[in-house]
Amino acid sequence: MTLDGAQVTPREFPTNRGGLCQKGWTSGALLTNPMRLTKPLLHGNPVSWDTALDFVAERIQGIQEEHGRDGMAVFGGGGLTNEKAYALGKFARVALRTSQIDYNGRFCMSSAAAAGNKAFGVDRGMPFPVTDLDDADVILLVGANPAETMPPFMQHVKSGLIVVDPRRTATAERAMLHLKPAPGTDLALALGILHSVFSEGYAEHSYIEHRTQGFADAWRIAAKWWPERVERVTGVSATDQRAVARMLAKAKNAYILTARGTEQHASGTDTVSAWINLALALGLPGRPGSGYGCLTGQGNGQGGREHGQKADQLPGYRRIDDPQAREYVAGVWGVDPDSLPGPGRSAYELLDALGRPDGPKGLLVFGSNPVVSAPRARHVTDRLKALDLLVVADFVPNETTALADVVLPVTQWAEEEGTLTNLEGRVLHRRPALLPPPEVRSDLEVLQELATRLGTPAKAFPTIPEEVFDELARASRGGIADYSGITYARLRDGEALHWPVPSTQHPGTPRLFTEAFAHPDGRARFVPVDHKGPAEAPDEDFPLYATTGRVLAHYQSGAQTRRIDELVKAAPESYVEVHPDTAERAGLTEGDMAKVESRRGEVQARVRCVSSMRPDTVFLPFHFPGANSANRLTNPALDPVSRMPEFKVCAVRLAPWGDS
Ligand SMILES: Nc1nc2c(c(=O)[nH]1)N[C@H]1C(S)=C(S)[C@@H](COP(=O)(O)OP(=O)(O)OC[C@H]3O[C@@H](n4cnc5c(=O)[nH]c(N)nc54)[C@H](O)[C@@H]3O)O[C@H]1N2
Ligand SMILES: Nc1nc2c(c(=O)[nH]1)N[C@H]1C(S)=C(S)[C@@H](COP(=O)(O)OP(=O)(O)OC[C@H]3O[C@@H](n4cnc5c(=O)[nH]c(N)nc54)[C@H](O)[C@@H]3O)O[C@H]1N2
Ligand SMILES: [Mo]
Repeated sequence: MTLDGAQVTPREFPTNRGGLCQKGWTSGALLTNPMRLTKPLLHGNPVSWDTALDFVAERIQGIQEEHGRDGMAVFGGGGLTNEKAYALGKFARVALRTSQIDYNGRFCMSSAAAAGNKAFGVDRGMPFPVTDLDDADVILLVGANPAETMPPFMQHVKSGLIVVDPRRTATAERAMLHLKPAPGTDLALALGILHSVFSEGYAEHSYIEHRTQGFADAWRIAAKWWPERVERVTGVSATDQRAVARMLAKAKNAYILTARGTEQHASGTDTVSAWINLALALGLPGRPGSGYGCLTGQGNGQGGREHGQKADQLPGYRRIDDPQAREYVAGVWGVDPDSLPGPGRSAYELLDALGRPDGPKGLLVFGSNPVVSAPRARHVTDRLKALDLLVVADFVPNETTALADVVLPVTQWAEEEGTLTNLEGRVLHRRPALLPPPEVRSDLEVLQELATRLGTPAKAFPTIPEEVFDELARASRGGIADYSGITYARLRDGEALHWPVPSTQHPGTPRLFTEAFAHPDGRARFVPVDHKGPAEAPDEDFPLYATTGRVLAHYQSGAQTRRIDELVKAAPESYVEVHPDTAERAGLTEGDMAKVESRRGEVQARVRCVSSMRPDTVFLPFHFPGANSANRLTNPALDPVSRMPEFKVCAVRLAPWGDS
């Protein structure tokens, strides 16, 4: 993207072909938005930077003296540049020396990351350039609605689209086949399709033998899931399951792609594993023109999880409990490896622990709005209120800054230099296009100012993005996500660099797995997984499934898009999509105000009757705050591996608003 004043115009780029979605076109409007934060706020009052930063540093010291290092916590975001994500992770481990850091990416792609690591030994969302999809005969999209969430991506989907989604989405409208499983039953569906592939003789036996391990154990489970049994659990007909098996098997080039609909479940990691198992049985991963991939989320969804803002991680996608990784990174940072904290709590567990006797008493937030976006949102709000110190760095006010003791106004994307790593593992360099408002500082400057006040030398926290990147590249050397051969100079020259890039002569790695997978023996792993179903199934009291997700006009917690008139007009208020018969049974009709209730709370939402909805399922967008916040309903049941919450299924009931 380039900026011309506040007019945003798309740049030619292979992944978007000069296209830009509605949010991109209107993002210029935000740059001049009068809501922009321009002065530090202390308890709601404008103060100087020194006053704000001195206050924060003193409170941090007080809290850590009384409660220990882990008395302070940090919450980051997948929208931060690579440089900021790296600096934030280092700040937590070196300046605060706390183990308590995690980020909103835990809510986003962590189940696919965990499943990718298990199967392939490495997690890069798409191990191939997205333009490879252009030549596919069949693309199976599971739990993804890119027609609304990534419109430019749809240009790569030419024909042969199969969609798995409980709702008939804008994406499903473009599919040749749409399967509509009940929310939370995908794993059974993947087993049914795998069963068909094997029993109809479509499995790629030579690939399974030479390139993989563990098929027999995975098959032992899939053998029990014949399509008719799967039909009873999912509602997808056996005929459709067999049709998908056949279409995938007969295609010359086929891809299986997953997104949040697959992942945001208490068994999200296993569910992604089940779809990867299917891809492996068909011999897709690592075969040119075919493969498995995960669609990315936030602006820096991929890079955000590589540089150490995750509780269990050090830069270069290293594990924080790996002694060699600790020693190497401590060397780059010039600290004693023993001084580095161990792994901390995952995002929801961290939010849930705030203000408790054994939990953190202070929190710094950079790049997230958990009051709206975290599961069981009312409870999370209570935990945030129980803190002794809440500090939020942002460029617009939101529901979380509203609770903060201190709000720090920072620069935003168009005003600063930095890098992002896109869904294909390609590192992109962004130039600043606008001057920031005079009193605003960058996140990197804020971290340096706080670090020096806490007694860490300023040079440990450079404020020039290129210097941070050079250090990040060194810290990543030899890690899985190896950036050590990437420099700003190469990126400015327009080189297309996909990690790993282990030396400055290395051309990057656009396609992984063509020769070998990243496990020591070079083979991919089938992971034996079985269907469990959602953590909270509908029952007599709460008879419906609720699922949540996104709409075209709004972005995330809405902190940015709810302030843009054009987008507010396109989607002014929260709503609930419901089958007309289900609405009628609840005494509701199109346009009525409904009360949607779960065991955790209630939400007010306008009824939209949609005849293609499953009668047992309602859908709510999660972009709205307060009484309209879908996350007042959601269940924080966590996936045991990725610790991702079950945003995509909970049990609810429906009634007219105002009924008791
Ligand atoms: N307009 C817009 N675009 C965005 C964003 C935004 O907020 N607004 N956010 C960005 C981010 S951070 C992300 S992570 C991506 C997310 O992009 P997507 O994953 O495409 O978006 P979602 O709407 O969360 O979920 C996708 C679909 O999953 C379906 N689903 C629900 N439950 C199930 C289930 O059990 N099984 C299956 N198979 N499907 C299910 C929902 O009906 C929904 O249509 O979008 C990015 N792009
Ligand atoms: N029910 C339900 N809940 C969900 C989901 C769902 O599908 N259903 N999806 C989940 C997913 S996938 C995601 S990614 C999360 C997202 O939800 P959040 O983590 O709340 O993300 P955003 O709404 O993007 O909030 C980001 C905030 O950071 C600020 N910000 C952006 N860039 C920067 C920066 O560079 N520096 C600083 N300091 N601030 C910045 C923005 O202005 C904004 O206020 O929501 C999750 N919650
Ligand atoms: Mo996301």
